[in-house]
Amino acid sequence: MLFNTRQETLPREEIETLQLRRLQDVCARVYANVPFYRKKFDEIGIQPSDIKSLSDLQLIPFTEKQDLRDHYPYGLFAVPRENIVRLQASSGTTGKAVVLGYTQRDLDNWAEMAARSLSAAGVTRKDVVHVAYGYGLFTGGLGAHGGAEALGATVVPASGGATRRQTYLLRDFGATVLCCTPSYALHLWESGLEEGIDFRELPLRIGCFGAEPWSEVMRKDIEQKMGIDAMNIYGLSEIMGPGVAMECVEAKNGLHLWEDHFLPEIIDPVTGKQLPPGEKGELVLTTLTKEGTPLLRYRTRDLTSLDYTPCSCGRTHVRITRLAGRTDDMLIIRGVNVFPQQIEAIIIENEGLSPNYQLIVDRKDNLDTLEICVEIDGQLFSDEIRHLQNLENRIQKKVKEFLGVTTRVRLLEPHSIERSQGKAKRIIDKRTML
Ligand code: DLL
Repeated sequence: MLFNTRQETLPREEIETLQLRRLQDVCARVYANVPFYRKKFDEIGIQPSDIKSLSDLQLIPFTEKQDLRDHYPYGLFAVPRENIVRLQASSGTTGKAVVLGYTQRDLDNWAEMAARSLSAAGVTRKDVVHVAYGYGLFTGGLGAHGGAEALGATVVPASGGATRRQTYLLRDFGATVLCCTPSYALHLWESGLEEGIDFRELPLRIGCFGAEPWSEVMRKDIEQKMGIDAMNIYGLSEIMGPGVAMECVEAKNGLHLWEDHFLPEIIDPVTGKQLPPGEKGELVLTTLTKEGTPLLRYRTRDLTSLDYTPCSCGRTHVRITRLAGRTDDMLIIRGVNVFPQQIEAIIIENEGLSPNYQLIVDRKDNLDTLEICVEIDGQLFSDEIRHLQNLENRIQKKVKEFLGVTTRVRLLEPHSIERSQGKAKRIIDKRTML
């Protein structure tokens, strides 16, 4: 279902005309109001008026997360602080937090885009939307909440945590939509079963899952376990929380990125050169309408590609393909590039293994080692040791065959890996802890 039919089906030519007008506007705004950007423009000798076409975007230097850190907390705001009605911040697990300011118009736009996104997943005003993303400085909770309210649905602002209680709320309030990370969805499902609540028997019908990478195999697994459509939602604190891009339930094949508000590019993460549509690289986003903290050519570190082919749902906005991980998530094991989701896909395909896993990277005698720790389900746990060893060998062989890396596989008892209430911690890299 379309939420904003006119905007979501704009012909390509009109999208591009709108994008250029808005790009020129945002360049003029940041040049006038953000010393960091004025300096950048002046240094390379360009003026906002030099941006005459969308391809002129390439004249502008990138913005990086470090730039936001360097200007902590308000240095990149483009409006006076009193015009900011909300602050959100990134978790800061990998360094200083990054603070973003929203004007009222920014919040209205965000709610509209989050509503478009939920709508694309099949959510309507008749739904009961249980939001189990964390509320607070993290954008997940308030972002999904704003979208569900704008849509007119009934919102349950559960936030993260108190997992067992949440399973009762899901049942008692008759939730039809669940918004949380895919790993937390599985944790909720598991806790539900322990409480005698089977999600397949609830009216639950749609999941809007994001905030962390997950594989297509994981989607199938969740859909089968919970009896729902598991839909992929993308966003990031620096640009806007959930609702930057969303899959449509009609095609379930790529996430529509709302191009009237964001201008996407894919670049080669090493050379910084733009790549043509279809090629995989790092997603770079320019905010076209944001007032509080507009960002030009922000390097997301997320790996994906752009698909401009028409979609069966009728939306004309470009699709980004399922996020293949972050450039900084990529493990290099003895020179081989490995993404956690590639290993996840191999694990989940084995019956008796749970989707709870962790990758432990270390260095022994100057050589990288990778250990895959994965929980087995209760039934398999009582099986013979020989059977378990065979399973370990099978996974080891598959990973070697498909990814070319030698690993050690360790099967663990059910529940031995700590559950996260937000983003799952998949990698423990002991090399960086030395
Ligand atoms: O995770 C915003 C969000 C909340 C998105 C709820 C979706 C749902 P951050 O904490 O700043 O913001 O983390 C952003 O998470 O750059 C990606 O690497 C990753 N990410 C977000 N959505 C997806 C997704 C929120 N659907 C970072 N698939 C991003 C893969 C995702 N990775």
